[in-house]
Amino acid sequence: MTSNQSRPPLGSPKLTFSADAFFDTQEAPTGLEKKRRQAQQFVERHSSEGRKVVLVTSGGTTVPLEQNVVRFLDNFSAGTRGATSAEYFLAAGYAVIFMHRQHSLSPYTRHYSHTTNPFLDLLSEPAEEDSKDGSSPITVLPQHSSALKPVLHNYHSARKAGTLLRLTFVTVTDYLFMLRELSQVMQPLGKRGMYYLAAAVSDFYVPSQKTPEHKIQSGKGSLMIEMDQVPKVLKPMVQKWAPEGFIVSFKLETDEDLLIPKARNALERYGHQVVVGNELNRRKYEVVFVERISDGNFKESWIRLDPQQDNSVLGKAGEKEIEEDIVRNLEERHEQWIKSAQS
Ligand code: 9Z3
Repeated sequence: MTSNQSRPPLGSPKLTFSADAFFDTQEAPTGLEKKRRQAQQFVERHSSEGRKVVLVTSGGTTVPLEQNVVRFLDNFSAGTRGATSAEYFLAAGYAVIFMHRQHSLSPYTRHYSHTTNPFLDLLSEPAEEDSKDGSSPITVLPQHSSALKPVLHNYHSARKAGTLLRLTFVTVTDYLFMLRELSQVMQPLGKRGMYYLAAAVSDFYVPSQKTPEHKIQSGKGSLMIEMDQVPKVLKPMVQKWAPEGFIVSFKLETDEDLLIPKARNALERYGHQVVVGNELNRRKYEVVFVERISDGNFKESWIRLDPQQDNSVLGKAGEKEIEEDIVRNLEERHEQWIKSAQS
């Protein structure tokens, strides 16, 4: 690890934290090399079989406050957007690298989340006299079978085809290192690679050099924490890591008036293809696609579902999920992007 001399001086009026300085001063997560190899094999295989590959990031990133972590800050996200979208990408024929926060929702199993739909509630025990030797099967209650069948079928299909690779992160540092590594692994896909950045990424972190080793002790009054800004990695991603890729970032706001200006600003600054904007409380039935048409000119297109629909139960059978429309829309845009390479 090197010292953080390359950081811009604190207190400079326009503070920018470069991605290079971040990667030079923070330690790569253990197991990164193994994940890179897994991703490389996955990409090579699916690319040779003619599949498009999408990297879906999902779930919130943490910022540890201690090296032996007892406390950490977290970003809001259950991983619903990412896990649901991954299912629709798989259904559309993509191979999916699902880079997600450990223990957040995953494709297919999300339908049986322990809080909303515990899987033990679906099962019936064999009668006691039938199960003396333990060989009688546990069965799915008939009222749950029809909802379970398509989920199980799609889960098995993805497993059989080997089209889903799940890789986990926990901290924002893990996330950034993995994003760089996986984008570079996907670079040979050129325009056939899509990057769907739905994870909720912290804007601030505590550099490891400033993180205390042991649990912060109370008794000294209030706790002051100084955090550095997380580097904006979309810029190196667009310019260096995946220059031909189709890059979709998400913008989350709680003040709806900020959504479109911030999305436009991101497109202007980083030069990627699309920002999907969502307001926290309406994210399950309303999103906006923002794209840059020309210098200073942008186009917005909204997708809206009926807000009366009960979206409170994740993936409830038969209910329309907004991710279906998001993925269909992006798949079309991605096809156009690929064609634009050929013309
Ligand atoms: C999103 O905006 C996601 O759609 C949600 C999904 C986190 C709202 P859930 O997992 O929630 O379905 O519960 N993700 C991106 C959030 C983010 O960190 N964006 C950064 C920003 O807004 C830019 S990359 O500044």
